[in-house]
Amino acid sequence: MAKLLALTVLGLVLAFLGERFMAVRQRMTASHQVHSVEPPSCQLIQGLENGSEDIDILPSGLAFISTGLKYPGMHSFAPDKPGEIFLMDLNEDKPRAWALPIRNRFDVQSFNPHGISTFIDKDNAVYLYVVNHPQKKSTVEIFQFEGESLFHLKTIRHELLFSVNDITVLGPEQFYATNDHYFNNDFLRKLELYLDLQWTNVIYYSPSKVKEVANGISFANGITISPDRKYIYVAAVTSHSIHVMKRHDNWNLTQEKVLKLGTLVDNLSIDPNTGDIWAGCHPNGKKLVMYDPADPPGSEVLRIQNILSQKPTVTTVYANNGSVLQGSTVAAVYKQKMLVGTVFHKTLYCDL
Ligand SMILES: *[C@@H]1O[C@H](CO)[C@@H](O)[C@H](O)[C@H]1NC(C)=O
Ligand SMILES: *[C@@H]1O[C@H](CO)[C@@H](O)[C@H](O)[C@H]1NC(C)=O
Ligand SMILES: *[C@@H]1O[C@H](CO)[C@@H](O)[C@H](O)[C@H]1NC(C)=O
Ligand SMILES: CC(=O)N[C@H]1CO[C@H](CO)[C@@H](O)[C@@H]1O
Repeated sequence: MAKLLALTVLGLVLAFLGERFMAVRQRMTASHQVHSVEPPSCQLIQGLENGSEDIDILPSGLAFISTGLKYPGMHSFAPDKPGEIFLMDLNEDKPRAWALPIRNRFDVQSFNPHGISTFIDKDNAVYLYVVNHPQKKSTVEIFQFEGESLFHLKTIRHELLFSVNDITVLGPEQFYATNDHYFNNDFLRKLELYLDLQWTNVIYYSPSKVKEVANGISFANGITISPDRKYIYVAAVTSHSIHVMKRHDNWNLTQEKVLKLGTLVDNLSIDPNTGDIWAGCHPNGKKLVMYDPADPPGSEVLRIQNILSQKPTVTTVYANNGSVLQGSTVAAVYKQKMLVGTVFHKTLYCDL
């Protein structure tokens, strides 16, 4: 009897795993035809050709760009080169990109920058918060931007910040961050992804309180806050959607809605003037994960207007089959211009 029960349970577990596996395989490798969409004029940015993972633009038009991410399972053209933060001034006619020097005894050799977020304090000092993965760990580095360089102020580590992907800064040393995995062990991380356990979360961090404020997300990735600071948007890569969460006074979040987009949504940015969400997406996940230069992954940028309404408007602003731009992760706008970043490929600048 016990044996029969054990067999039945085993059978059920296997059936469950098999079903999950097939469903997730389908979701991860989901792909659709990429019909080319191109804004009036686009150019590639010189010097940024080995990734431009995340982009954050200040109201003044200065754009910070993290480059050189080494992420398990992702291709890199320059695996031995440390990551860097680049700057562009989008007020220039033909903006250049250059690497920002880092000062104050920061270990630049192990710098592996991921999500970034800027913060301007009441005295107009500019801070850059950077998710970093030195030796595969997760830290949040705080830099002050001054005199065309980054002055390292502080490293934040916390047991709840264990697999951080992206952050959005709320105040001095105060931010929301996404964890994109539940496990730390390489094998369990893969299993978790393939079974789509949807165990990833959002953490609220401040010096006096750190807590989980949302969970049950499948591969929580980009995170950003609405201009009125009432809503938080989280990209869920494997479920092809954006979670819209309401922010409460105690910084807790409650889910308002989930918008399905039918493409692997990666990093998000907000147009501060309109509140529109811009999403860098992967039209074919399989080509991204199994990189083949002869058949590269494409790129796709979506603009989402009125996300809180019954019928948000979703527009494809840019789409390319990989012949120009591969594996777009993020798009950020400034005055009718758009910068599009990628996991490991080039960086595109377009007039809209
Ligand atoms: C990108 O990586 C390639 C291969 O390592 C290297 O030759 C090239 O100089 C890099 N480009 C930049 C702009 O760092
Ligand atoms: C906020 O979240 C915390 C931790 O998740 C929980 O203990 C608390 O009950 C929540 N508060 C409210 C008002 O929802
Ligand atoms: C991608 O598009 C370009 C130009 O539209 C075309 O020449 C090329 O054959 C396409 N490549 C693939 C792999 O579809
Ligand atoms: C900051 C951020 O969300 N980065 C993500 C952008 O996309 C790449 C590719 O999937 C992810 O690896 C990053 O985590």
